[in-house]
Amino acid sequence: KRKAIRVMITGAAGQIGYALAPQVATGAMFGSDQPIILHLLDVEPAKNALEGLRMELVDGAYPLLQGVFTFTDVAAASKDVDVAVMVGGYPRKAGEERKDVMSKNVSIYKSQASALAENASKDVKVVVVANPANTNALILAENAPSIPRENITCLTRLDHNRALGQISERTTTHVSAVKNVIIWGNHSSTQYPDVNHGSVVGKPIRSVVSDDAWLNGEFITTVQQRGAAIIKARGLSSALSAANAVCNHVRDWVRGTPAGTWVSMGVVSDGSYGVQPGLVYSYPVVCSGGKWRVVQGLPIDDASKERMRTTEAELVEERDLALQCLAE
Ligand code: NAX
Repeated sequence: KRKAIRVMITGAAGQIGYALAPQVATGAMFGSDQPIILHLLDVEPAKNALEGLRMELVDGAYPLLQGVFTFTDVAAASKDVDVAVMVGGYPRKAGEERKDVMSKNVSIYKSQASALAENASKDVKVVVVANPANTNALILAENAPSIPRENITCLTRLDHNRALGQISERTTTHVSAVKNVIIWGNHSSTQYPDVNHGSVVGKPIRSVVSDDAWLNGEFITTVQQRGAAIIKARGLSSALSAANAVCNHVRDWVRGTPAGTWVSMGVVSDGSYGVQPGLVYSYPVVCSGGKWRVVQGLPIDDASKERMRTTEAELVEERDLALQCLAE
């Protein structure tokens, strides 16, 4: 019998937590033959909501779920976890300064980094979802030196999936036949959704769509602004698609990407494609044996270079602000 995998979800009492926990329990992250133990963390004021989620998970009678534990202490929650999905954070509210929001997240991610480093499994895999996702992941990496750099990632798979979805709708092709789009950079509106290396039923996206104005314009802004469009439509931000993307991200990382396919992940840059080393930047990656590797050698045209630099510049600015908050 397989040993259960321990998955921690922080911010579990929130919207994404409510969508994510049942997806993990049904096997969306590790398959239908892998037992799971859930560690659900939230803050003290969310304790009752967290208990409600635990009760519903018990009531789900999920065959794969071997245990559900709730916590308001991050050190206890981190004990022996194999995967940590960091959804909890401090969201920016109307009228708040960027710096104040950054400073709150820096202190959250700094303390959660040490808790993880001290208590989690030695090869814990971390995916940061909470915004600013790339910079929260960078702070986590800076403050958890005992966790290997390559084990700390942030989620840009939702943006990647959104790009696949747009090309699928535009070409009336099933989404499974759309491959190898790329999200470069920050999980923010400066991200660059790149179709130049992608395909639809094996043909280049640019030859199938043949509307460069749409590909270079509306397609990009639709993907960049999709989060805002969901908020406008639902009155709430994306939750089930975010949860699905988390499962896709971890599943591909652990079990490997299908041959000939890459996905987008925010990872600590090693300088690939001229990006400053140390930034958490979204790249095209292939995974095998539980490790990711940046896809190398893709030809980058001038327009793409420019967009990749723009989103990098925003990440540099966020990092500098975060490091300034950390030093204060
Ligand atoms: P919610 O506000 O519904 O839930 C967040 C939860 O985090 C709350 O229950 C809160 O009590 C908890 N929390 C706050 N500080 C905490 C701490 N220090 N420790 C543990 N828990 C803490 O937000 P939700 O809609 O679930 O979104 C969560 C985060 O994901 C937000 O930061 C959001 O911006 C971000 N997103 C990121 C996406 C991505 O693709 N990377 C897409 C979806 C989402 O917008």
